[in-house]
Amino acid sequence: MLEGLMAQVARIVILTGAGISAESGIDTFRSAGGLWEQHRVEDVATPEGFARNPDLVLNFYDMRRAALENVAPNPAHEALARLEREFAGELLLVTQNVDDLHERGGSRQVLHMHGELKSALCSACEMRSPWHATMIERPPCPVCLAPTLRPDVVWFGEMPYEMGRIYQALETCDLFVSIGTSGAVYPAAGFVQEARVAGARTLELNFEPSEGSRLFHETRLGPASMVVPQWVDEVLSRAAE
Ligand code: BJW
Repeated sequence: MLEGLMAQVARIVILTGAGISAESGIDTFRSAGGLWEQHRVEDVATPEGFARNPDLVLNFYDMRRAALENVAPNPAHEALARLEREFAGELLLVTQNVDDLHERGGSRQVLHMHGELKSALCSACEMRSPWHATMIERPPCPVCLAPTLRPDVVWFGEMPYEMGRIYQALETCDLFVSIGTSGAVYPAAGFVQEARVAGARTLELNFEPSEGSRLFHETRLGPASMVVPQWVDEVLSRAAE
């Protein structure tokens, strides 16, 4: 359905979710056996949960940060990095993921709207600093020295990062592509409607249809490591015609 349009595509916004990193060995949230079956979301992904039991939350994120050392980007991450290098138009890659697999796959410009595991946020001075160690021991903030660091991730009830830039790009894009996200969490789940209002074509790439699948002009089903490289090949070959 996107066929006749691809050659004219000049501005693409891509949204990725946990599904793009699943084949690298990172658990998704809502799939069978996913993170929300192992932990209560209210306990580990809300400011209230952190206030109730900071050790539990710091440990949850310390473990996930450490686990990043044992995973590697897959062909889907690498294909999006190739698209960034070779696509002549404008591309904005927005990820809900807190892992660093897009960067390790070669992408240079990535908006982490839900924050990053390898970043710390100081609850006292609000500085964000690169962070690779654990936080359970309450290390001092590198800026204000208070022992008030938390994972620099966006929990329920908090405002995601870079919303102004994302909405601006959605308002002017020709094509919006959603990859490996369940469409269960807002505001990201609403991006497809924003893009449609702006007149963009919309494409979903997912293992199974997401909650908002009917909102997309086209859905292609399959593992990200297959469908993403295929789609990138298509975009780049049409652009070269
Ligand atoms: C594959 C695959 C393979 C598997 N290949 N695919 C009522 C109505 C509407 C909204 C609300 C409401 N009540 C409250 C809200 C707002 C709330 C919200 O959305 N709640 C919902 C539960 C309803 N949202 C918020 O609070 C957000 N803030 C906010 O709204 O601020 C106000 C605001 C106002 C106006 C503008 C802007 C903002 C904050 C949300 C924060 C979410 N945080 C988390 C944790 C981050 C840190 C961490 O990682 O621990 O973000 S929750 C979790 O869900 C994480 C993810 O980024 C996010 C989305 O999950 P994702 O990526 O979609 O993963 P899954 O597991 O759900 O899906 C995996 C997908 O992969 C599936 O589709 C599979 O099929 C697929 N897949 N293998 C391809 N091999």
